Amino acid sequence: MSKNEAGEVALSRRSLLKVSGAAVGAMSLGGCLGVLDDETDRDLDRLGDADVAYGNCWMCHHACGQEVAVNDGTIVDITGVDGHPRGSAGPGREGTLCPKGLAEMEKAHDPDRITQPYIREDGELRQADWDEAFEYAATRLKALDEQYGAETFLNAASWATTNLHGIVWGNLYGTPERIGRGRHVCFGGAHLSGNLMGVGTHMRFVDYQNADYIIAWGRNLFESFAGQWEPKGVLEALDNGAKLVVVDPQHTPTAQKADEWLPIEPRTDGALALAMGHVIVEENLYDEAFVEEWTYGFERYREEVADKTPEWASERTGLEPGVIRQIAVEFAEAAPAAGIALWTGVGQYAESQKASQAVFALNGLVGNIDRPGGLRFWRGPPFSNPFEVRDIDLPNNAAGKTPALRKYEEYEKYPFRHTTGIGHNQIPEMVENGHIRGMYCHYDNPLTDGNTQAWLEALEEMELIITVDAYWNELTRHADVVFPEAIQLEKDTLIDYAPAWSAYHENRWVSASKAAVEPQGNTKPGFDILKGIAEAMGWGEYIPWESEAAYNEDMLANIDYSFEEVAQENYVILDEFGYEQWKDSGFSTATGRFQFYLDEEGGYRRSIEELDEQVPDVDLHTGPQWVPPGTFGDTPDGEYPLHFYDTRAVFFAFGADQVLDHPREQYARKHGLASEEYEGNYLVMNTADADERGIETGDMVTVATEKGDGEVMAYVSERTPPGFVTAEFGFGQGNSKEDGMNTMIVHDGQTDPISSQVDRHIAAEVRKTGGD
Ligand SMILES: Nc1nc2c(c(=O)[nH]1)N[C@H]1C(S)=C(S)[C@@H](COP(=O)(O)OP(=O)(O)OC[C@H]3O[C@@H](n4cnc5c(=O)[nH]c(N)nc54)[C@H](O)[C@@H]3O)O[C@H]1N2
Ligand SMILES: Nc1nc2c(c(=O)[nH]1)N[C@H]1C(S)=C(S)[C@@H](COP(=O)(O)OP(=O)(O)OC[C@H]3O[C@@H](n4cnc5c(=O)[nH]c(N)nc54)[C@H](O)[C@@H]3O)O[C@H]1N2
Ligand code: SF4
Ligand SMILES: [Mo]
Repeated sequence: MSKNEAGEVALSRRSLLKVSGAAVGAMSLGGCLGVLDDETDRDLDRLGDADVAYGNCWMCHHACGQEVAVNDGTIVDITGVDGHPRGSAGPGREGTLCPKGLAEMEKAHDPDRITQPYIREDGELRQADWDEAFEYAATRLKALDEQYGAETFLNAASWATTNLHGIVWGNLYGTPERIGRGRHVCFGGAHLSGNLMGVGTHMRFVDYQNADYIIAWGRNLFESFAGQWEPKGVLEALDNGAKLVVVDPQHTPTAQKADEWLPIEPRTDGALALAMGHVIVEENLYDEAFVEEWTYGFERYREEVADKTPEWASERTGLEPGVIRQIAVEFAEAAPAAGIALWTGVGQYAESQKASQAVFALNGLVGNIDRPGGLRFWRGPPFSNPFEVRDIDLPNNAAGKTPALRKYEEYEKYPFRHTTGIGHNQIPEMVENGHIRGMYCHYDNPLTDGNTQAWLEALEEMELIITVDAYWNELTRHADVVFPEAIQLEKDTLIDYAPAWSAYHENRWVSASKAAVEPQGNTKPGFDILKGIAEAMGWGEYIPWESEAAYNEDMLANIDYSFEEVAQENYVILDEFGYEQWKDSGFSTATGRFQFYLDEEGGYRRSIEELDEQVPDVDLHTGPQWVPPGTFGDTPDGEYPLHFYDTRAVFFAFGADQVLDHPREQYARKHGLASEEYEGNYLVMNTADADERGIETGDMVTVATEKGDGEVMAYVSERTPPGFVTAEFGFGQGNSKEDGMNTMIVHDGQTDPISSQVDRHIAAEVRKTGGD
């Protein structure tokens, strides 16, 4: 059955679950539901006649394999899949699900889900049938295009399980306005630095199993992990004697597991990294051969760090000089089997592009890149383009259209228009200027992501909002068309997003699942929704696949397995890929080398120059450089002396599951607040700050900033040191529960001016609600 004669992807099939005749028979009997027979190593007696199906958990979108017991169309049990690349520690190891993953069972049958399409008529949302909703959307889309041009419509799809939205809105409708997640709301500063310096976005995950030294740098990976393979890999490394260092202002669960916790002052990571570089250079602990052969700009880097002693950094970071020196030496000596995991902690503040650049430089210095135990360059499977497989002559109607931020001079004040070309916080202004008039949101709620008050006004202004969502919230209530989407367990899905980090650090892999249960109510998979919109627009010829499964099949044209086969096994391990891949391909930078310094990198250079002009007292050359906190964004002081930022808890994925009872109950119990009649998030505050303000755990408090205020319940703890407060994001307008504070309601559009990342560090004051 090999489709790939060259055998490029060859292929060991996992042996755990046999594809037996019986299973295949059950498959066809199960029809579109893909329910396998009960061929599993688990004792499912207590589940009666339950059938077993697979899923790929989409609660936090990291696809841990799910084994789902289904009885009479109802999910009665859910657990992990052994050996799954994302949900286990590797071959033959137990597969599990985290609390969110377990809650997908609740989500499947949650009565609060939206189960009908809705359209707006005479100002009110009313139920519609699918054809009516598709026709209505098409009529409105055509009118918007005729009146203002398709380029005024924003594609804001985030966690769609299909990639069809890019085709429908970009290629067919013809809008160049696209806002994804990574570059604006997730880790924009670090995303940009990584790409410019040559490590791409690989810097988030270390080759854990082989590591002797792991620095979780602004990463709380025992709470927020990209699939459970990640914390499991770290635990395995620790068992093998590796050392874990955590650089985080908060005493997180990850810090609790660490050998060394560095409670750094927020936003001073650049100083720590430069001082570590200073020590490594001074003590000749860097990888001279790698630096010589594979890097660019080392001399300038050396000059930059020459005076950045641990003592210098100590004054800025609040860390002991001796500790800084020690970590630098240990890291360099353990290299290349030493890795830094970095994601949002050094990706979400106004100076984060420069700070992350300084951290990434350490990787180039010690030469840990794509070497065992260092930063791994993960590789995804060789998916095909289904449009090419079917010889479809797809137009590109967005070609040649310039995004508004680059086109109009109103936006010259935003240097990042050269780098990312769009920014989450700036969209309300673009709406006000008439450059954006409508939006498609798919598994995305911009109201939780930053600049919320302005976004709320923008929603009122927009002329057409189309959402593909599962719940009622401030976003969906503002929509003109609400398409109710089936959840992951109700659709046929192929996990197709790369890079493919996983517990199989030497293999590519592919994972897929067929729907375990029927879509609830009158919901549909996102693929069918986008196809329906396209057909109503008259573009049916471009999307000829009768189902998502057929489309997925074409994506696998270059792989030796059919969609059915992969789904039957849930995951398949593919061929191996080696280390030091840069030896063959070079680094993807202008010089083909890892770049400490950037000379002529187009948009980046122009952003820096514009910024230097706008802010004459900063000189942002293009190497790693110390940019003190408050250079851009807020400085806690005077009326607003506290540093406020938001965090994640293991029970919640973004703003997507705060509606569900189990995660919320577990979260309240963990804080000892389960008996309170309150369903929101908590403001974590140090005892010293709380005492000073007469605040106790369980009190309702007001968080005030220059922008406004929000109300939330206090939780007094030593987890946050004095001087700053945190709260979990995704509550409030993010979901249908009334309690809780949308942390971004007090946000005023602070942005990293180089990358456009939303800056989440806000100067605030907290007082007991009703007090003075
Ligand atoms: N304040 C703050 N905001 C942040 C962050 C932060 O740290 N602080 N982190 C940012 C990061 S790193 C990221 S990656 C982004 C992600 O953030 P977003 O891309 O905005 O994603 P979510 O918050 O998960 O989107 C929630 C929406 O998905 C809907 N939804 C829930 N389940 C389903 C479903 O099964 N199908 C569909 N179609 N819709 C569903 C919810 O009702 C809601 O409208 O968040 C960013 N936003
Ligand atoms: N449970 C859960 N898991 C998730 C998600 C979720 O919403 N919930 N989201 C997923 C997504 S999209 C992402 S991007 C990842 C994010 O994964 P991580 O980046 O690991 O995210 P967090 O757990 O928020 O950890 C960020 C840490 O940075 C610290 N920090 C804040 N400011 C600073 C600073 O100035 N310097 C330093 N050094 N540290 C700082 C915070 O205290 C926090 O502990 O998580 C993924 N996993
Ligand atoms: S980490 Fe948890 S929520 Fe995320 S995919 Fe895995 S089981 Fe699901
Ligand atoms: Mo993210």
